[in-house]
Amino acid sequence: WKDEELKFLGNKIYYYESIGSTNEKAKILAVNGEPHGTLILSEKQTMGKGRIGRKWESPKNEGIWLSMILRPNLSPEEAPKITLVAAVACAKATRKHGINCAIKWPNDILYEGKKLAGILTEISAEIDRINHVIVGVGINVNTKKFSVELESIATSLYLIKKEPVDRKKVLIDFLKEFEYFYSKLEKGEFQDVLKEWKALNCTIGRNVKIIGKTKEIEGIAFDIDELGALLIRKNDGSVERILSGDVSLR
Ligand code: BTX
Repeated sequence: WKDEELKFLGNKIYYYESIGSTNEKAKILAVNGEPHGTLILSEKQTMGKGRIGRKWESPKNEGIWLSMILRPNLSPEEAPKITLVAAVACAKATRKHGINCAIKWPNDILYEGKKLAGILTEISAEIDRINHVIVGVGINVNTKKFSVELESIATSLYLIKKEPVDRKKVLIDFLKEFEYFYSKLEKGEFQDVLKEWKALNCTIGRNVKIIGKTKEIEGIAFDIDELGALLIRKNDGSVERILSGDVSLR
């Protein structure tokens, strides 16, 4: 179904009825030399992954479970910018379908506080160069009912719009938006991505608590910097720069 307007995404597509995790498959394919823009799509994931060992529920035919193999010309410390590109693309694509969603730093797409989509970026890099980046995207499209654990924290396009949504359309919209904002990143116009991200986000200006691997930080999220790190002003006035972690909005 490769859309004619797409330049590099989907030049090669691996499609599965069922798979463990599209990100895991993408990693193997990337190591085997599959090119920039290769897509891995599955109707269902039996071991869909979230961050830090968490699970991502990926029921059959209900969502978009997708990974992209990217070989960006960026330094390793710039790689997190790609997560912001994916978040903007995901928010823009779902908004096209009438969903007033927002981005929660760094990788959640929320609708009325519930998770509509998630992004898992995995980077393989040497000290001075990136080998490849896998961007995994899960969008809940036609899920009618979530498991008991997710019911209060997850939502889908179907549950919001109260009608089935064409997954292919959402997928193509996402891929087009991703290419558009990724090209900005390649051209050194990341400021435009940041501007969009800021217009769509629901984290800046909020009191937040960051649960990191080793410590917790509380304060006001007042901005993101040019690499996409979240800047927090703590109660004592000092500023912390956060590159990864879980944010709870207060
Ligand atoms: P995350 O760690 O931010 O979110 C994971 C958490 O989200 C889970 O612990 C659970 O509470 C909740 N959750 C699980 N499944 C769903 C769901 N379907 N909808 C809403 N909330 C859910 C977010 O990680 C990154 C997810 C990336 C998923 C894609 S799918 C294609 C690719 N392959 C793969 O294995 N993962 C990525």
